Amino acid sequence: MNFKTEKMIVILLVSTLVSSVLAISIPKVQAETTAVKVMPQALEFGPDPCVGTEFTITVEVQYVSDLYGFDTQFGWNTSYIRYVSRTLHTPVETYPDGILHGPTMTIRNTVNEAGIPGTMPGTMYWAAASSMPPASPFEGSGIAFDMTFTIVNQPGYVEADAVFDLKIIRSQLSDHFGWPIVHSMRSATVTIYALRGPGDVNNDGIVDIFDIGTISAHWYPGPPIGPLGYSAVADINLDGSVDIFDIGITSANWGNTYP
Ligand SMILES: [Ca+2]
Ligand SMILES: [Ca+2]
Repeated sequence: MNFKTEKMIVILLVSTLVSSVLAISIPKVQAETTAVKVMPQALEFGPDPCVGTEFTITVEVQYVSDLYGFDTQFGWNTSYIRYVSRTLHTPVETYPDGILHGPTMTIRNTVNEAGIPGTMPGTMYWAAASSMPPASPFEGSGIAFDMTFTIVNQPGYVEADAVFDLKIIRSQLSDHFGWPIVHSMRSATVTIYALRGPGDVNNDGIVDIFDIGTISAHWYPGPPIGPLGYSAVADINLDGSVDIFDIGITSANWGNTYP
């Protein structure tokens, strides 16, 4: 073995070692995990008057394999929002954005904002459906159901913003053997900002230097951009920017107090 060959072998060995170390240290691209998820994950309303506003969410089953049935218990905060309507998106032959292949059987499709017997506390909607033989198992992602709500209450001046969940209280997915499919549950958060008196962005009942401070903290877009980023409450004229025009509204209302 001459020197050149030895050198080649060393290089080969080293490169093999390096690539095997890299293979170990480079994390594999993690497979997307199966989830039952409320979409969108965050909803914001106000601080402009928003009572009477309707909105629709979907509950989706994501990255699932061999799905043959689902059972979901869902709840919300009736102090602020009320149920309007819902649609089960089964089977996919009828709802291309839905889940489960037909034929399907709807087992539960019950709404009662006062509670539903046989469910976990807080459940106001119980949805369950299953494919029936000879249906194929469902693969991938799709919508289990959509639901529309109307806003019935908004916190007043100087009250705290309302924050609550559109909550998946219990969720079961099953495969075509009837075995459970492991998955995560992802509820959504709803924020209903309290009414603000004009210029009173921090909602303490008076328009003063602290409101200017809140606007500059949320300054967007800059430059410079404020440390806290965009906020709908700092964007008084709701034009998508937090800027000198919002400062102008605060300055025009300087010293005003709100109950
Ligand atoms: Ca204020
Ligand atoms: Ca603005």
